[in-house]
Amino acid sequence: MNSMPQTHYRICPLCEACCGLEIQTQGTKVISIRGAEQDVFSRGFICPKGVSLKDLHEDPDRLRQPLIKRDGQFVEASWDEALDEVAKQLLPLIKQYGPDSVAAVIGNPAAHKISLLGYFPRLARALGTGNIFSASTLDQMPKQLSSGLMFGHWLSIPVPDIERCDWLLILGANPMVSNGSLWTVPDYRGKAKAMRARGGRIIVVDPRRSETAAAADEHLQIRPSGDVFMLLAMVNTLFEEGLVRLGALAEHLNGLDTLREAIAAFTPERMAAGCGIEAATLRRLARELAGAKAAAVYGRIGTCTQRFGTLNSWLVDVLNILSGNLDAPGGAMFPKAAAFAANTQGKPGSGRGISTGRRSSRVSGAPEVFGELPITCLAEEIETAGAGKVRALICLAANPVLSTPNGPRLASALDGLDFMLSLDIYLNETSRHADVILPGLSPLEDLHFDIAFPQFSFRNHARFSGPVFAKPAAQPEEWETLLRLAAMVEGRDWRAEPEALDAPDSAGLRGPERLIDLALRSGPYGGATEQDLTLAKVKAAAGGIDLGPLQSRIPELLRTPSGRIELAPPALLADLQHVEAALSVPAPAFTLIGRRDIRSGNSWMHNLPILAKGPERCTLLINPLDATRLGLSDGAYAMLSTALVELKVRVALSADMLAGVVSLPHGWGHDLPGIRLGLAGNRPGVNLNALISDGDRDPLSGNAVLSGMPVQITPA
Ligand SMILES: Nc1nc2c(c(=O)[nH]1)N[C@H]1C(S)=C(S)[C@@H](COP(=O)(O)OP(=O)(O)OC[C@H]3O[C@@H](n4cnc5c(=O)[nH]c(N)nc54)[C@H](O)[C@@H]3O)O[C@H]1N2
Ligand SMILES: Nc1nc2c(c(=O)[nH]1)N[C@H]1C(S)=C(S)[C@@H](COP(=O)(O)OP(=O)(O)OC[C@H]3O[C@@H](n4cnc5c(=O)[nH]c(N)nc54)[C@H](O)[C@@H]3O)O[C@H]1N2
Ligand code: SF4
Ligand SMILES: [Mo]
Repeated sequence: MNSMPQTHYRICPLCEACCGLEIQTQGTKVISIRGAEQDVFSRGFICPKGVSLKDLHEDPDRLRQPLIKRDGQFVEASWDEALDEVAKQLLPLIKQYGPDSVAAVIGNPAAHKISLLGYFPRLARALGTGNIFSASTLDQMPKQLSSGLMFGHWLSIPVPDIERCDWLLILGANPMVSNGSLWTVPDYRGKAKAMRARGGRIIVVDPRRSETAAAADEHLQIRPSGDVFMLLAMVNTLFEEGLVRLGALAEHLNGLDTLREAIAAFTPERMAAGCGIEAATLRRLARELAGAKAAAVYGRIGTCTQRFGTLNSWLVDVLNILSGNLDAPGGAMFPKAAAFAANTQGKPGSGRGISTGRRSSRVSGAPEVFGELPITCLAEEIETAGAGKVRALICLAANPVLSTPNGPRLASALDGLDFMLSLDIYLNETSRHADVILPGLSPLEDLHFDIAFPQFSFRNHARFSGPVFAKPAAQPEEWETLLRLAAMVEGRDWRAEPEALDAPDSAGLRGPERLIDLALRSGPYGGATEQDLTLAKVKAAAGGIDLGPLQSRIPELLRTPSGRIELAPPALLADLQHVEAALSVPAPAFTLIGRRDIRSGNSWMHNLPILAKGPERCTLLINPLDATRLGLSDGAYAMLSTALVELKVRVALSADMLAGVVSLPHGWGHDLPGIRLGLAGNRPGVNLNALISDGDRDPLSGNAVLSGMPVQITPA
């Protein structure tokens, strides 16, 4: 430890905020991690998870060596041995049963890693399977579908221009804790505070008085799954009270009259009971939205993981459009990413648009959406005999046993596979089912460039960070592993030198760096002049390059066949027919919703000391009046049950909960045999997804319903 301390700049890969971090190291040790003040985008912001990168790097349970299962026990293996084992087990299955016999699941961390997001498509293409599943159908697929139908591409999603906004309506999101989603906005708290200080107003719609709601001007405690009624009522009010102001968008819209007609019956007075918000309030909100100088409506996961997730996602943008705030400064605007954005490629202003249902899942007939099938169909595809049965699974940075509804069913289905490969950094609830586990690198050994999140950022920027530490010599980068697997499946020589699988370009760049340089040069800020972006320029700029505030992009951004915004896509109007029936469904005695915690990240960060310390986090929040009625006191145990299972959970009383609604976080349940998560096992929590049915989906997007299910509660 006699080397000099060094300072590194590293973009955090742990959530969508993409903060720039300053990491001090000495030799092979991390000395400190703080927010990088010089980062042009995050300007010094950091959360406790960013600091936990040190714990993640040092975690003795993090895998550094491939594992092969021999007689039910995992043993360490060399990379060549492990890949040989994959070839030995996987290739004969593909040969005998065809491409669809292999399924692939790609999980959340892949969205944050160019090594995975940039190279998984190569493996998927090599496999040629129709059985591709991902966390997208547990998350944002409804928003991608509504955006695709309206604007012509799955990733053309508008975000609030918070620095110029003065009225912001947030539904089903808690950016104070999640740090934003489909809205890359580091330091939401600071930006919201600044917005309110300049006279802006923030309204939060959530069944729980969330951290974001508590820091807002107004909180509307909506009934779970009531958003579709609320949003319809607001759209109805804009039409009925003559508040529609289209502004510059007027000439770029299709379907205004069709929409008006379709929405005519959904008056606030009829919708109020469905959402638990008074008609007068719904009308007032619509008027406020229409009257604000610069306003934005933003809905996130709470609005997506519902039966009407796609309708919700659509109606949010309908409100932005009808109030003249879509694509306008201070409203909901479209970022222009420096690289990789489909809406900056091809002919500006029109395109092929999107379609769904190019194929269907074998068992339930669920339509394909954006190249994948609903992940809630995975278990039945493995279990159900017949041609096309899934016999092998490649699981890439995903932990579906904890993250997918009816996780226990999926866990037993995984045991029925002929072969399973996990690319993961832990031996956990899902990878324990694998025959081979191939580990990824520590984030501190990996370079970073975001493909996805600049497309949803509150401000345009280009940033890159190199590895903080050299990777272990024997361990490949994950993109190399993916290329090897692709070569293997294609019958090419996967043992070839990496250079043979991915040749350097004329500048000597390989792998992700080659992709990034090409994407920057051919992107909207690239070109042939001195000022134009290249990877070298982005690398040379300490803290990245600021590309300015969001700019209006319509009609250039549109990729619909009509070259217009489609306000009334037929598939969405058809689904409106089902809203009426949902209105008369009575509320159950107790409804279950989810929650996120600042010191947690989905299912895999509970083994890191800095995040694991402090109070128990996997608790059932319940309104004190409900608790009294049930005879439950703070800290007591309750039995929480659905038709699937009964779980014993610790209760925490919280006046923040709407009466009749209880909340339990997801990603817990680390008490399964065969996992290697020493610290997480001390306080395992329970698996929320054991309670949730895998049979409930938004039929349009295939997204799972994760919120709003009836539960029974009794004292334990
Ligand atoms: N009930 C309920 N369920 C939910 C949600 C909810 O709100 N409620 N939220 C859903 C949402 S939004 C999401 S995105 C999903 C997330 O669910 P998943 O996509 O399953 O993702 P994680 O739970 O984050 O698990 C990530 C896995 O990747 C591994 N990993 C981490 N880093 C790396 C790496 O660099 N390389 C590799 N190869 N592996 C790595 C981890 O060890 C872990 O096994 O959960 C969903 N599930
Ligand atoms: N600390 C932390 N940060 C994370 C994650 C994490 O696990 N922990 N996960 C990351 C991932 S993968 C994602 S996708 C993002 C998600 O980021 P967000 O979308 O901000 O997600 P949540 O924090 O779960 O906030 C969802 C809110 O919706 C509310 N809600 C539940 N049901 C309903 C409903 O029916 N209607 C309405 N209006 N609201 C409802 C919940 O009470 C909750 O407050 O967070 C990311 N960031
Ligand atoms: S907010 Fe997200 S990106 Fe920023 S430090 Fe925390 S986990 Fe990392
Ligand atoms: Mo997510």
